Amino acid sequence: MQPSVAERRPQSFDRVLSSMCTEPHPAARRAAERFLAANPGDPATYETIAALEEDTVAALAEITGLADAVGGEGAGGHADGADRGDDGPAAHGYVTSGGTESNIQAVRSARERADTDDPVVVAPESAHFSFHKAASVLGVDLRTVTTDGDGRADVDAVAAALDDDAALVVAVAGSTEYGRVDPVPALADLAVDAGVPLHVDAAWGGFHLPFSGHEWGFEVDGVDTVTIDPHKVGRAAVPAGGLLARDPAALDALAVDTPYLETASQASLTGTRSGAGVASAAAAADALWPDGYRAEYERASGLAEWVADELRDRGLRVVDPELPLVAFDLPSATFEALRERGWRLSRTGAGEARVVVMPHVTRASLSSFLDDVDDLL
Ligand code: 0PR
Repeated sequence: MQPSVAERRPQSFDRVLSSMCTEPHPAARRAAERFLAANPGDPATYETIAALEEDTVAALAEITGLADAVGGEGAGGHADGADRGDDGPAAHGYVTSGGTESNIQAVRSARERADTDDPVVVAPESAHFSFHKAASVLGVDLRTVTTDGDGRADVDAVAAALDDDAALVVAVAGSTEYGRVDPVPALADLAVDAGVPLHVDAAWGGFHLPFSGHEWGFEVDGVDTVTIDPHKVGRAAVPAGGLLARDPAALDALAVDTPYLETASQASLTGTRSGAGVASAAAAADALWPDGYRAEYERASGLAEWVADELRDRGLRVVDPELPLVAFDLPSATFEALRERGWRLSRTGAGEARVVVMPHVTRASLSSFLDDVDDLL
């Protein structure tokens, strides 16, 4: 007989090295449970969760540099805010279901605002596969261009790919495979010259980047929209993504009328949304921004450097980590044997093993992983 649902336990994170999900912060877990039935998609009915969404967007606006960039205007808002018609704050973002929705919406907004019948999105080949979904759903052409040999967008290749149909340039700030950060200022210059918005996908990297010294967010002129996911490094519950926009017009472009709701319009892609995700994102940001996220950046970066050195000491080729994600060569048989022993590892397109140093990944778990590597090599 199958065990009942109540008898099943979620998988432990002890041996999970490949995921971008992690153990939620305790305050996020508690907040999620309290708002399981609240719908941020109907803010006039569920006012408390709507207020928590404004808090979350305000926190994400600080983290991405939007609050500084728009000054005293205030960056709070939620998905219906595009056309509230009251004195509420202009909407600069909302809590999505994750990076995929945020990226789809960024592409959709650019398409709506573009002055061409055949919109093209120019993205480095390192861009997450959600952009392929976006292109397919939205009927736009995705033009991917080569990276520079170290996994970052090649600025000249992006420049060469821009033409009159270009509707959006994508930069990745923390790539899924290697944790690489594209040269956002140079890409923004190109985009501004071409009169095209720049979208930065910091779904994974966004909670590390404020502390890493990169220029990546709204402090860079020309950055129009940013994806940043609380349910990854932000330690919120799943699902909680973030889409931020410099100009409320980017969200206006997404708004549809909602005749039978007490709010006039909705800019989110989904209708009913997760109150648990929103509440947990607010609670996590409240508990961790900025000091807790800074401490996690330092802890995870230190561990990534350490494990990279340990792997090199074993004669393995390691891709130098930029953010806390380590890719390295591992014989296929060893990879399979580690998975057999319960290690959850994944591979890059080029075949390297990847370890994502998420909050649940500790020195102890990595030491035990290295013991198994030694045993098998
Ligand atoms: N943008 C970037 C840079 C990403 O890395 C990801 C997800 C997304 C967008 C899409 O985000 P959502 O999955 O929230 O829609 N990157 C991980 C990946 O595809 C997602 C993931 C998470 C995979 C947890 C496995 C896992 O256990 O590898």
